[in-house]
Amino acid sequence: APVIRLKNYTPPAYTITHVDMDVSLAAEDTVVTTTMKVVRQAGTPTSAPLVLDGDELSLDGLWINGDKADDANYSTTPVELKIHRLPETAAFDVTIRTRLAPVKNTKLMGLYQSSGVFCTQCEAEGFRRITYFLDRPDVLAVYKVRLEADKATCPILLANGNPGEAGELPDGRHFAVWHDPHPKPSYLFAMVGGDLDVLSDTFTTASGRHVDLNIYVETGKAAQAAYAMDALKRSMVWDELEYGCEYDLEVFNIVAVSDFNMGAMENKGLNVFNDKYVLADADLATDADFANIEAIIAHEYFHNWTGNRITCRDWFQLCLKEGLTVYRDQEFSADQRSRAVQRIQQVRWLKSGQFPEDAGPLAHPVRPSAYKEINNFYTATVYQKGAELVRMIATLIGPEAYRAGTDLYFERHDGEAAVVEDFLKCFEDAAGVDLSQFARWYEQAGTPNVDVEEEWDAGSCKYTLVLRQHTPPTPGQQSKKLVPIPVRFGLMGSDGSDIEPRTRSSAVKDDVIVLTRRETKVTFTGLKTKPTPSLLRGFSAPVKLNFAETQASRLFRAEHDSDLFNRWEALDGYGLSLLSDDATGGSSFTEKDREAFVLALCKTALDDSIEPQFRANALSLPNEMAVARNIGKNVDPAIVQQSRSALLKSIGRQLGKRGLDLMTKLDTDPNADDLAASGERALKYSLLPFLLVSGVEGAHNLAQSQFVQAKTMTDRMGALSAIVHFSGDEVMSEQCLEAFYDRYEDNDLVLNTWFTLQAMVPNAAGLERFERLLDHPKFSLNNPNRARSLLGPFAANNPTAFYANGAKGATLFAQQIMTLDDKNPQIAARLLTVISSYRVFKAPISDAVTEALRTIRAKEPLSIDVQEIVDSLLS
Ligand code: B3K
Ligand code: ZN
Repeated sequence: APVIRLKNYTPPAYTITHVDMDVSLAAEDTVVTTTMKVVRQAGTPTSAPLVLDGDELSLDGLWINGDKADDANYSTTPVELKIHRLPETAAFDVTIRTRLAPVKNTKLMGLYQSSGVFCTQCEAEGFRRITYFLDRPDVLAVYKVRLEADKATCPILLANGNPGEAGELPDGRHFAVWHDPHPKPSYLFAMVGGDLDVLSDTFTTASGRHVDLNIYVETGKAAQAAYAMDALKRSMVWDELEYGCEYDLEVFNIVAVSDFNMGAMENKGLNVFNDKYVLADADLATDADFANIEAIIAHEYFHNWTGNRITCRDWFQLCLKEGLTVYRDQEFSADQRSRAVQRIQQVRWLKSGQFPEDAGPLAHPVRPSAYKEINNFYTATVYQKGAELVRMIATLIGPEAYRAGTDLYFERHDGEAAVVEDFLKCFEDAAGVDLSQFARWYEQAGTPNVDVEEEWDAGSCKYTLVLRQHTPPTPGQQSKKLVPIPVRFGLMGSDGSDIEPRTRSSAVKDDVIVLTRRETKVTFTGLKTKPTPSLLRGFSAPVKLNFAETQASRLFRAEHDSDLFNRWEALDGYGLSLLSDDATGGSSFTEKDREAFVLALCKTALDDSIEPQFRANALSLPNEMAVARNIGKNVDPAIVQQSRSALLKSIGRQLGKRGLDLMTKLDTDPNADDLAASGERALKYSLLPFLLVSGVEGAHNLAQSQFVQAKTMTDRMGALSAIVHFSGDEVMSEQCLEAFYDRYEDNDLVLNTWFTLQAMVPNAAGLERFERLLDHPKFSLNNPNRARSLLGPFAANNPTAFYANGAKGATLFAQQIMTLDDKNPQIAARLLTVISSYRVFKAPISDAVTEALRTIRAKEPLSIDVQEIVDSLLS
């Protein structure tokens, strides 16, 4: 497959300004007739052919300006339609008729059926599976779509934009016309036809525009869309206030479908969602599910401006819409919930998903420079690290200049397909700064390291911090340039409070040290005693901080840091070092250090003056994969697991009865608001594993009664997962798993969590269970959520099971990937990326994975999607 390179970008020779589609929906034989107004671009000779993209299409007719084209006039290959002789006028019409079989479309790209509902997914290159087209994001057209279908099976017919004419047709068919006035790239095209229920509401924008809001869901489930609707309205208000962005159509429609390759899709005026991110009520969804729904509803809505009104010139610019929109949804969630807790969770995700990517064979810059299959680049790096880059811009220039910059961006580039440089220029102009060094963050892969040393000169009362940056090499990028790194910091006095820092260093602006050189030295004066530095507060840059801080100083920060994020980070970092030291037989920690950590953690857990959700986060120790990656090489997963369980036990024993008492007091106030109650539940179920694993008296019974009397899914799942993973009581575990299954066997979304929970059972028993579940009648590779629910966590986060029995799990996993490759290569490739850290494990294990990867590589045919990932993983 050819490699596509950013440096080879050329503007299109022709563009398409108007699209008029007529779609007659049928499962086996959908007919799509598309008339496009094609405009020859300046400089294109009239002899230049028009080359349209296509993928698995069957061409049924071609007309130029209404005249049937004769065969000699065009040619097709599996990937294109080339029209040779064209009218000499600057603009002309091309009409194309294609025939599709949505029911056979297992790739879930283009037009397909999900539980009988017709729906589309076009980003990145799915529109070319519907009609031949200039399927690239820099071709923006106004669309009119007429849909027709059988009225009994497809009473709902939707497309982008505003509704137009609709009516009855002979033979029980009907039609509906949709018109989208905003020029858009083809990847934002969408249409839906099916029998769906709807939850409706309205919204009035800041300037008084009335908008109809509709969420379409599987019949009988409209009530389950209430939370999503609420989140949508809050998102609309927030975007007006924080970014001055108003909605711009008469209707905003969301459709939830059960077969979907990712989370959701921001099609103009017609978002299509994975139903996992729409449907919820307290009996069916956990508090974490609610939070995800809120974030994803917001994310897709925010794309209306950052992505749709201003789109990307080419797919290399993906972070332009994704990084920015993730940053926006993160800030939204931080405003709706606890900012500190949100930040902790974002950083957890960044460190567990993006840092490993940046440190392994799949490392790539936030703006990649080459790809084979663009769908492989919807990554944690483009999304999460991309969001961190926008956050750093905001940190470097301050909130007012940041807002002025985004205002300028909307003003300058509305209606355009932009590039990263356009975006940066807006902040340069609005803030009067030079971001040329900053631009390197977009080009350079790898997580920068910041090594810190401190010097205290008691005689002159001077305290100096020396910070050095270096970025390790990544595949294809050996030498790295310096990047600007904003390090938010504080100096803590001996009583724990912040000292006003006094320095003449030009690298310091307010509470941020900006590292632009290899080494930055900052001297502080006017101090009576040596301060304790709190560095990288709020995780102000996506870097790895290396500071040989004493354990005592870590615990001091864990208790006193005014930055709540850093209090969490101090504990988390302590836990990670301790576990890594334990698992490698190291000697950096004494028995006393260990006890001190256990005490500090318990103190935090039991401290009623701290918000419960924070305490819950403090209690969730780094998982086995985090420890394995931190160790970095020759890891034996069994030893990591033993160290971790030993620590869990010590903490549980220390919590003891106090932990149990606390549990029984949490979430008992019937008048508490949802957020407060969910925080208490989070704490409650983060305590339970410790109490069970250390055999605290009464914990076993409490777990069982919590499961049986559960009021919410959070209770039920929290109890079930603790029982299965930590009670050691197999009889009770099986009974509870069965009871859960009996209750939810017909609810696919809930059943996924049942698979996921069991995919995390460790060791050889977990491997056996995994094998059994692969054969379970409810397991299927056809539904992406179901496939992910079992394969994802097993391969990503259950190393003792995955690598048990000579890494048999890796072989089984590889077989599943190969089967999936024939159905849905995008999902196969995506799932394969989760094992990208396999090389940290000791040789027999990593060799077995290499073998499994070679088997996949040898499969024929092999999709480009999977091939590209396997090649990187093997390189
Ligand atoms: N833009 C879509 C992702 C499309 C993925 C295509 N493989 C969802 C989102 O980021 O909002
Ligand atoms: Zn997005």
